[in-house]
Amino acid sequence: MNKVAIITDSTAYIPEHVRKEKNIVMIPLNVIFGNETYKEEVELKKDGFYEMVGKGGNLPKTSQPSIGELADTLEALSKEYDEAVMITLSSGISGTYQSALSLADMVENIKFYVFDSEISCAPQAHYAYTAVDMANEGADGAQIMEKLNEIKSQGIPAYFVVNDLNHLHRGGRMNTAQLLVGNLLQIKPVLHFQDKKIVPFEKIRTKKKAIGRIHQLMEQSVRPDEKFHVSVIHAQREEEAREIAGEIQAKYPNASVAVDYFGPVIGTHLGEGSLGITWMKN
Ligand code: MYR
Repeated sequence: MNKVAIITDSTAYIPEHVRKEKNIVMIPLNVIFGNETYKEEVELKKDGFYEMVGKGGNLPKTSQPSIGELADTLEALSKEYDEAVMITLSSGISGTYQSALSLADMVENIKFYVFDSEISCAPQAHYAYTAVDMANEGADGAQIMEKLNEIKSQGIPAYFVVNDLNHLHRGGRMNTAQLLVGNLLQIKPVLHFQDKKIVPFEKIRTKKKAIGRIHQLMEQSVRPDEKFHVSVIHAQREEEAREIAGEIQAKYPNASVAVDYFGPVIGTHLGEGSLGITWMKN
């Protein structure tokens, strides 16, 4: 039986104790303030990050993980594992997937698979949990990749709203036309991923209405008695996120509803006050 290690990057925002418990290896992306580079979730966690942003000064930038660190990690894993599957954030918003893929042909002592989640955050974590459960049940890398691709083809609904579209534009993850429409009409578009990239799903005027629209989309996608997992993700809006989570839980008693966070790298591009809702049925 092949032993398979599961790796994901930091933007899945899997809490450290869960990573330890499930044995998921994490490779951090970086946040850069001026001349200082921090590995998120290792050297800079969400609270410290939002505090630094709040103080003003240099606006943060981000960068993909060090390829050397990934190569060293694979080398170390090869002593214990035959294969590794890495789940990355969307290749449409970061070079992480391509860089990891370029290593796949070079590493010698371990078979390395890279899966492009085409999204990030809680849905990315969901792929990692599925992968680790399968690895524990004895599946090999190819079988895990097949299952992850099957889930991806069914789609994981994920919608989010930001307070200020300029962060996405400044980081090059939203084009100028989309920014101008948003700013001119003063709308809070509901955003989602399409073809690996972030695009407006619908133009809506207020954040409250945008959240209402996401509730409606959930209603169209799941039955009230269905068992599924929901994640309400926030950037420094824990109270609001908990309130939304409570409403969802009351409406769907069989759902498991979690409140998660947008950490430093994703927070750099979405900005404080962002909220996302995603749900996973498989
Ligand atoms: C890099 O520098 O390589 C990282 C770039 C990350 C861009 C993040 C853009 C926002 C993603 C929002 C995800 C919401 C998922 C529900």
